[in-house]
Amino acid sequence: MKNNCLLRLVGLLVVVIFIGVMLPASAIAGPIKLSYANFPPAPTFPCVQMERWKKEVEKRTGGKVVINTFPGGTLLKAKAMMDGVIAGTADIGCLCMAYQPGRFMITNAIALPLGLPNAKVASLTLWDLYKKYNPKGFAKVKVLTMFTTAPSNIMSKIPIRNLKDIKGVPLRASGGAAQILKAWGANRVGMPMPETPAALQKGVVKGLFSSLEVMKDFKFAELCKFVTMTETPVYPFAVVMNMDKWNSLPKDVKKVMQDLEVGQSKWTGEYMDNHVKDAMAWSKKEQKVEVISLTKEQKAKWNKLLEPIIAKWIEKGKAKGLTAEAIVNDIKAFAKKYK
Ligand code: DTR
Repeated sequence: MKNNCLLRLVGLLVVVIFIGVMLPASAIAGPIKLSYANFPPAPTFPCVQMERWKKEVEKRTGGKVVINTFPGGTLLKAKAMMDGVIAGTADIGCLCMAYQPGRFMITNAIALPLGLPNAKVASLTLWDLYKKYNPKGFAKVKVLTMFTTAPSNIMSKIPIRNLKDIKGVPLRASGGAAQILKAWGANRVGMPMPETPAALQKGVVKGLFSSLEVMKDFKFAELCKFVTMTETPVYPFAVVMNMDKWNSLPKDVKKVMQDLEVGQSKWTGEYMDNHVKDAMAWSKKEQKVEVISLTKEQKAKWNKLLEPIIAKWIEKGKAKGLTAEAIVNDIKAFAKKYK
């Protein structure tokens, strides 16, 4: 009886050791869990692209990786995103470069008024720019993808039909767009996007300057009944991963993520461009929003006012030791390739 019991125990031990040796460590430890932080609410485009990336990674790794997403600033807020990922508060984070001006000077050059036509072209151009210059601002993280918004336009409670109308009007914008609004004579008020609905409601600002999908996603069309088409600039975004976390990932998982870099950029650009169309169709039909187009002559005048911004950026870049002219020329050349 005693011997029988012992035999069984030894048998069980052998089976346990066998399973331990034969099964990969990951199968015993369970899937690799990664947290992904985002700052705006779930229905907005940075979060839509996040969910698409999560789904693709989970599918392509066959469930080896599970991604927990945190939209709406629940894990990290807009301005804390980069440092939060570096510190490991989140494994992955999505950031809008304009919210930390100066920190990402090279990639932020995409937000100069260079006439980039849409989010798809601008997103692919931004990725090329990042790959070519490998800017120091991203040295402490692994960059998983980059993309941009569609070009910005003015959404306002009052009609802005000319440069007289915009004079002194408080409009919300961030990053490089501030200089653009200033050049046109508006009174720029800076804040990240999630703070804008309250500012509009309270009347702190009379409108905002951004890509038009927010008319629907933030329901700004309910307050802003006018859109003035300026079609510049785009805003750059990056999705970054904590470097230690990246280094800890198995090779096959890294490959899945690397294979997604450009595809995610293109997917997001296309989603953004299509979503702007949807949002504006809804704004016009359901919210009776008036779209104001500038005449050719007006457009030339408005654009002329922006020329010093590029010259100033080049000067500043050179002073910082950057090949600033080459960066601007590269943006134009990359964009041409994708147009
Ligand atoms: N245009 C930038 C970035 C931006 C555009 N759409 C969204 C939606 C949600 C968050 C940020 C953005 C801006 O004005 O902040």
